[in-house]
Amino acid sequence: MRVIFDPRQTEHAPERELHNGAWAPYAEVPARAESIAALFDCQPARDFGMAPLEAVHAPEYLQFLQDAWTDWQQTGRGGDAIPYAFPVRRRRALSLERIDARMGRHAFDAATPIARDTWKSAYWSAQTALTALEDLLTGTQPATFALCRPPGHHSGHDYMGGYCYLNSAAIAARHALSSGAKRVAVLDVDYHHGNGTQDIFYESADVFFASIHADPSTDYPFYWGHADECGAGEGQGTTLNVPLPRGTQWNAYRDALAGVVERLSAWKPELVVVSFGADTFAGDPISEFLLRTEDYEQMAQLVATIGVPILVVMEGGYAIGDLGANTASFLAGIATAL
Ligand code: SP5
Ligand code: ZN
Repeated sequence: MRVIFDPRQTEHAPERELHNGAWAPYAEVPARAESIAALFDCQPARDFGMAPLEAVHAPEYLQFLQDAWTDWQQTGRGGDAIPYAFPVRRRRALSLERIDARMGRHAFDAATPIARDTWKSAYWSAQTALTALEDLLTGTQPATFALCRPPGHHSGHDYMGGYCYLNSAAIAARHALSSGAKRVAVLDVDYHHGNGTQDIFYESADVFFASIHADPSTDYPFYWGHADECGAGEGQGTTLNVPLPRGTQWNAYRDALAGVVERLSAWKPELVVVSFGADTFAGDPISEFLLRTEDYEQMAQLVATIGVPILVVMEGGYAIGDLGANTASFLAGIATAL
């Protein structure tokens, strides 16, 4: 399978994050992507420019991501820019000047710092997804893998969070639509709910967002991903959430996935974008599902029964010693089934 990986994605390297009320080493490290890239013959990203990013994200948010680290440094503080004050819902729209205020305006957590090269890596992460999409649309390949980093699925129209800045899967899905596709499915199998992707397409009838994830009553991101979130307006019925309890093993996961695959197949997408997170792995340090390396191959085979081209986009997964094997297992399942 063709693998796209751009080395500029590894330059983003925040020092630390707030975790359980204290500083912890940042979990979303460059070595994650490098450990996967080492297993494949990777091609670099091509540059599709800003337009596909602007089709998903607000202009002021894209500008904010480019300026934030420099603005933060100019206030005399060293280290990464980290939001700490947030405008609660129903606060009126304000023209925000101070970088501290803009940080909170465009974030939903305090665990997603902006470091010196965050914009560069996020930009090339989005371009990686666009390049893999292009190879899928023009090539003879039934599936491609975008080895994206930083991940994207927690990032919405105008906000960052959950180690995510630009929503590469959403950018690729919308670019597929503007390239002529009529119906695109996004299937999110990361441990965490893909709240950013859900928000972006919540009222869209041409993108079906389906997610299997840890129950938000116990797990991050808490405020999204409940089973009764089904879309709104024209998008009513094209969002599907299947929350599962902590401790879920492959048998129960497979049953949930079979139901989701059935719904997606009935909707008849032309293309499936898989937001693939390997943080459902039993050994993941920040997650509580119990999948094994060999389960990812079966997971992929089930997904491939939808029978349309598949763009796999990398999201989370923090057990670095097993991340390459888990990802390779998933890609092997896609390759053998198509
Ligand atoms: C893309 C993705 O998987 N994002 C997950 C974000 C989860 N953030 C909340 C959990 C924070 C755990 N921090 C652990 C730090 C250990 N060094
Ligand atoms: Zn995750």
